[in-house]
Amino acid sequence: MSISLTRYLVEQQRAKGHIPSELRLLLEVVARACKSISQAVNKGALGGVLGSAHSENVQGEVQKKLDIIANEVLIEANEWGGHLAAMASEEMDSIYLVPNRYPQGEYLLLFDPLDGSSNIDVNVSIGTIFSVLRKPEGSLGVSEADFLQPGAAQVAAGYCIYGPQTTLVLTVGDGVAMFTLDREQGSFVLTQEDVQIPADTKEFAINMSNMRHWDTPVKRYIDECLQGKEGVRGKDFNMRWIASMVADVHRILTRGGVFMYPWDKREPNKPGKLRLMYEANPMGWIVEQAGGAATNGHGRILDIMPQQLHERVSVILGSRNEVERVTRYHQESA
Ligand code: AHM
Ligand code: MG
Repeated sequence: MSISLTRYLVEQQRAKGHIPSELRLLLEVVARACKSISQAVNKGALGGVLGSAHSENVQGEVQKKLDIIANEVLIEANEWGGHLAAMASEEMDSIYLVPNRYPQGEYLLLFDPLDGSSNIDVNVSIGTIFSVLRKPEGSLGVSEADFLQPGAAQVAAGYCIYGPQTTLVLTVGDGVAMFTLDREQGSFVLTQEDVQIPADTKEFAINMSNMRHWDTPVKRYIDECLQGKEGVRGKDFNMRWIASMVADVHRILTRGGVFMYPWDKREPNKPGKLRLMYEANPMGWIVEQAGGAATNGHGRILDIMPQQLHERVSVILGSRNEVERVTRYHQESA
């Protein structure tokens, strides 16, 4: 018998009591929005959704049409339900308050509406990443400061990958579950529970074209992987780089691996390329919930106290023993 996302959430709520009904509604609404983003992605050129929107986001990156469509779908789906106080997105400069005409809820939703934008037009897997926080108690109204909570404060996190299958991956702090979209039924069906990342791996993911800009500990780690059987690691490594964090993380959840987008010398003042609050935090928590680890080379990503909504961070995540090794190399060189 197949278990739908709705049933899974209801059962989690009943058995464990850690999904309040407002949060359940929120997660169902996000899943519904992902279904509709999945449809737009699938139509591609037929839907006229490919190509550039000829605009830039707050980080100075060119927006694709689908970045903007996905952002709008998520806002329209979530603003009226009464479960949210505000939203924040990679594609919006500042926070989006739930309009006055709708009731206000207790949750804050953050998202990267379409991660892996450079892969949209070339028909390679992309995805939506989301993170849910609770509005701090006692704060009247909502401000950007309310969002500045460490990843450890998340109450739910997930992503939806639009690939050969559309798969929703979710954690509410009790392990990681995967749901595959059944297009005939129009619903997400539970296809894997208690996802576990193997602690060891022979596969790494990093954009090797940045090698000359890396810091010593990252160079040391990758050099040792490349030495293979003949080197200190005594085994051959394989490499993958999809340039969609969702797709790289999804592979790691499926068969292990280590993913890195470290700080590099191209833009020394930026801590990294990826964004802390709607990329690294949700992915970091999912990976930890699956038995893996996520650090910025110095400490746990989920413990970082954000200073800004669109803050960037260096990311090392995946199989626990490898992440600990890279982190140790950073500590030794410091
Ligand atoms: P995006 O949110 O604008 O799509 O950027 C984030 C993406 C990640 O999904 C991916 O890991 C990385 O950027 C790829 O970067 P690069 O093109 O430098 O390899
Ligand atoms: Mg992104």
